[in-house]
Amino acid sequence: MKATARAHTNIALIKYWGKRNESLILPANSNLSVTLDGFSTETTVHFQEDLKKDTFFLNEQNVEGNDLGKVAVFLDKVRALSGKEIYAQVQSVNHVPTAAGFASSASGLAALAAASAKAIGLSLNDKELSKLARQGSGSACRSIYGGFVEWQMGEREDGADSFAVQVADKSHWDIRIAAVVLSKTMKKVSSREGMRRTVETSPFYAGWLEQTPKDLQEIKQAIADKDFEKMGSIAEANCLRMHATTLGANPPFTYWQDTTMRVMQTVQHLREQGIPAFFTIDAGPNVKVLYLPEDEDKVKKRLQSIEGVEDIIVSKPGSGISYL
Ligand code: 2P0
Repeated sequence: MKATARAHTNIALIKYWGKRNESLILPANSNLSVTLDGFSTETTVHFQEDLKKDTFFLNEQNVEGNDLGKVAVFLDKVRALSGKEIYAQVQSVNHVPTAAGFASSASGLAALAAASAKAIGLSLNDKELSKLARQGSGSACRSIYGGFVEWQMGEREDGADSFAVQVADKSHWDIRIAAVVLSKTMKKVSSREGMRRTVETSPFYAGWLEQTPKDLQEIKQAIADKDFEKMGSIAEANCLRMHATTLGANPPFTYWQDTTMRVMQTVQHLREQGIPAFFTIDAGPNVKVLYLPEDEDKVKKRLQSIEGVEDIIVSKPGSGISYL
């Protein structure tokens, strides 16, 4: 009753921002991401009859408290699905090039879902695995697949039609995604709390819900056509709209810092000089920059020269779940 799985994290080009059901983790809008080959989590789950509770080791450190609680609550769902009342030892290793706040719930929960389902003897197809991972963390449902991935929000109250599907394989399009790591990051509003506050209080949220389905439809066409300028400009605009909703919340908040703005302006300057580069930002201050392989040297050089930037980690579109 032991299995090991690897999952890569992903970056949303059309953001998941807001839930229609908090406990089942059902999103208020469909969304789309690209899986990144530069960041992954490898997780081994070993169910054992003699254990009295679940245990969790992250990067070889024993984890207790809240983070162990999240793992145990997720394993409860896996136990309920399998009908087996048995505890597990969970060992995870995050392969993140620097320790700069890039550990991701997407790769973590996707790897945990895949390894635990296999170890307990459930044979789930990708769609079922995506639904299971979703219940650990929304963005994890997209990391089941490689390449470009859409999380279809679904309509049903029980979440049975809310899962991710692959839009295009990683070999479809050779693009680059640079994760720009900032040297100083402040304590942030968690994405869970940030989306909840925005849904409940921001008058701009209605505009977000109105525009995002159009962005999604257009970006899928741009990906199919490999139209980089179109894909990048939709992703950048969608990111700005998501962040605009937080400024309308009560109390208002933003994930941006001064260096975040400097990176955004540098990307816009690169475009003015004829280099197609676009940014996107999640629920934190770090920026991801999309560009084409032939512009790698110029883009990296400019990003590295920005005050407050510590590191640049470049990814290509990555793979979905694999078992080791
Ligand atoms: C995304 N984010 O689409 C969006 C954009 C952050 C900003 O998914 O509450 O950790 O576990 O479902 O998946 C981060 O939120 O949230 C996220 P939960 P999750 O990638």
